[in-house]
Amino acid sequence: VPLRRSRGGPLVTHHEVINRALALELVRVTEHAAVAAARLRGRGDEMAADKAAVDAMRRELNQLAIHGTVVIGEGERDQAPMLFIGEEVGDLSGPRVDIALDPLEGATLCAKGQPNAIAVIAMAQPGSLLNAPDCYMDKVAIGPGYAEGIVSLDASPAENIYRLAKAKGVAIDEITACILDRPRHAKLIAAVRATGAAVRLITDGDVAAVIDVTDPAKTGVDIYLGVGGAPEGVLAAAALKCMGGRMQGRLILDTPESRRRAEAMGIDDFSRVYDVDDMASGNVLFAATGVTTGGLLAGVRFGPQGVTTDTIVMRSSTGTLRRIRAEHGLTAKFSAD
Ligand code: VTB
Ligand code: MG
Ligand code: MG
Repeated sequence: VPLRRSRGGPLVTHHEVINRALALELVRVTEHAAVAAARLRGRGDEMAADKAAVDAMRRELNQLAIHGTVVIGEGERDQAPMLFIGEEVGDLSGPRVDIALDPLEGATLCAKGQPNAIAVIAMAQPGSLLNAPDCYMDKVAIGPGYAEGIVSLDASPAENIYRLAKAKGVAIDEITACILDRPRHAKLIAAVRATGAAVRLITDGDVAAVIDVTDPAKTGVDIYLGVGGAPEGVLAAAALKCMGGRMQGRLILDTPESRRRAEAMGIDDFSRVYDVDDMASGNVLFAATGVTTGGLLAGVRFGPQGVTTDTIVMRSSTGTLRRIRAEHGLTAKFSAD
C-alpha cells in the first residue's frame, strides 16, 4: 500500500486518504435521502416516502468514485427495483467496498411525522459487513465502557439487566430498556418490568434505538432488547463499531424458506450469535441524517433560506464522530434532474 507522509505528520496510507474523503462523501448521500423523504413527511404514505429516499440515495451513491456492492439493502433482486442486495453502485472507478443501507429507516415514522426516522448507510472493505437476509434478528446492545460478556443473548433478559445495573453501579430500577412495541415482545416486556427496570416502548426505528444506548445520560436508554430487522441489526452494529458498545445478534431462521435464503447468502450456522465484529469489521464508515427529529438527530427543516440537515458521520479506524449541520442554500440540487 503506498504511503503518503504529510509534512512532519504521521504516515498515512493511501487507503486511509480515500477512507477519510469517502466519509464526508457519505454525508451527502444520507442528506439527499433524508431531504427527499422529509418532503413526504407526515403524508401518511410510507411507500412514497421510502421510494423518494431510495431514488435520492441511489442517485448520490452513483456519483461516488467507488465500486460498491450493496450487501444490506432494500431486498433481493426480484423484490426491490433499486438498491437491492447484490446491486453494484458508484461510478465503478474507485475502490471496491461493501455497503449496508436503509434510505429511510422508520418509513412509518416518517409517514406519520413521528420521531427518529433516519437515512442511514455504512461502508467497509469487501467481506466485512455481515451478508444477512431480510429476516428478523434477536438483539441486545449496551453502550461503551463495559467488559465483554456483561450482556449476552444466551442470558435471560433479567440476567442482562442485573449484570448491567451492577456494572454501571446503579440500582436495577434506575435502568431503562428500549424495546419495540410488538405483540411478540409481551413476555420480554413483562420479564424486564419484573426486574424493576423501566421499559421504553418504541413503534419503529431500532437503528436509532441501538445508537441511543451509546449515550444513556442524554437519551435515557441503557440497553436495547428484542427482535427487529436483521438489516437494521447490521447497520446498528456498524454504528457501534465506530462508537464503541457491545451488541449481540442472532438471526431468526425459523422457517425452511428463511433457512434456504440464509444458506444462499453463505450462512451455514443458523443459531450463531454475532458480536459487533462479526457483523461489522475492518474500517467501517457510517453516516445517518435525521428525517424527523429524534433523540440522536434533528430532522430536516425547510425554511425561506433553504434546507437544514443534521448528520452524524463516523469512522471506526479513528473513532471520530462528526456532527454536521448543513445549511443548503441551493435547494434545486435536491430535485431529481
Ligand atoms: C424494526 C424497526 C424498523 O422494522 O427493525 C422493524 O426498527 C422490525 O419489523 O424501523 P416489524 O415491523 O415486522 O416488527 C422497522 O419497523 C422498519 O424497517
Ligand atoms: Mg428501507
Ligand atoms: Mg428499515
